[in-house]
Amino acid sequence: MDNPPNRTMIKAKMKTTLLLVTLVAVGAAHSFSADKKIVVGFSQIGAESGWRTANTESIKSEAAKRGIELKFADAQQKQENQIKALRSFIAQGVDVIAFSPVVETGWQPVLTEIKRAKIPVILSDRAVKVTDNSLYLTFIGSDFIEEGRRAANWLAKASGGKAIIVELVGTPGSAPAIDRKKGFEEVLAKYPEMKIVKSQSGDFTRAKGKEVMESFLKSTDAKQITALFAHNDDMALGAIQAMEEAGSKPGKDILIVSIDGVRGAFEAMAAGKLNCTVECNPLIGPQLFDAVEAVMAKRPLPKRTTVQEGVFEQSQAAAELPKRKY
Ligand code: GYE
Repeated sequence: MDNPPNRTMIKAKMKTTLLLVTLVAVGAAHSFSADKKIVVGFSQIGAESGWRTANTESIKSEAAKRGIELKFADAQQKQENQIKALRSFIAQGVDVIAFSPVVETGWQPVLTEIKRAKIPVILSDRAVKVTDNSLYLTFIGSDFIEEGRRAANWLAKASGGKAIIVELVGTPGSAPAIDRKKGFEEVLAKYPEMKIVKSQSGDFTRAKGKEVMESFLKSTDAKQITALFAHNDDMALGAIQAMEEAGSKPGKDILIVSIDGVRGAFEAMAAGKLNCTVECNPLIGPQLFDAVEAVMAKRPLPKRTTVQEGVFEQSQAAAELPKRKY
């Protein structure tokens, strides 16, 4: 005679059934969301500045907020690493590729490969130079030429149109370094008594900015210098340290204007060591993922989206500081 199933057996059976039902449900939910989840590959330049860190944070948090899967790669400021990352995004079959190109040139081959794979490309922050503009869908970023003009206009006003300027340039070949210089010099052309006497790259980092400023200050004609134009705040902050160590007063002996508007710049302005920062907004995560969602929904996108920005002087620093988001 068969033994009637005892309570323990029934319980065990119920447990198994429950487990199976749960697994099936989870599986269904998973494959459902996996079908729908947008996957974006993003190749970031690196972590060279306060601006970049804020930009990365904005992109990561916005992707998380929208439930978008983000494959994020840090290239440590090397183009070859970015190209490798882009190729791996093709291999992984992501829905959209976005990246912030460290330099302007050299992208044509990899962008052509991406186009062949039919993956849309969004340029974030920096532009590329390609002969075929259909290689990317849209570019979201600041107007760097205008930032350069704003810096020069501020300096012309503050110096009464008379300045012996040293320049800390950004990463050679990068869109912001090329364009900021261009905009700055365009305005300078109107002021015959404003001259750039030294110009060298500090690679957008604080350490390099300090190092290059030290060498500027050691040169024989260092005493003539009345102004510094730094292509970003981090290099200006490094240069401020160099000036203090050399016994000169940043913001007084030498007027300093830089670009980005990071918190550290506002702190330096409040302390009287930096004179002006031209804002460049890194918080473009929301705009980037608006574009991603538009692509996925097959909605049209403008070829170019710029970012709204301001200019801040020392007198505004203390009031602005608590409001800064980066
Ligand atoms: O100004 C600088 C960063 O591309 C606008 O890159 C960006 C620049 C920014 O390293 O701080």
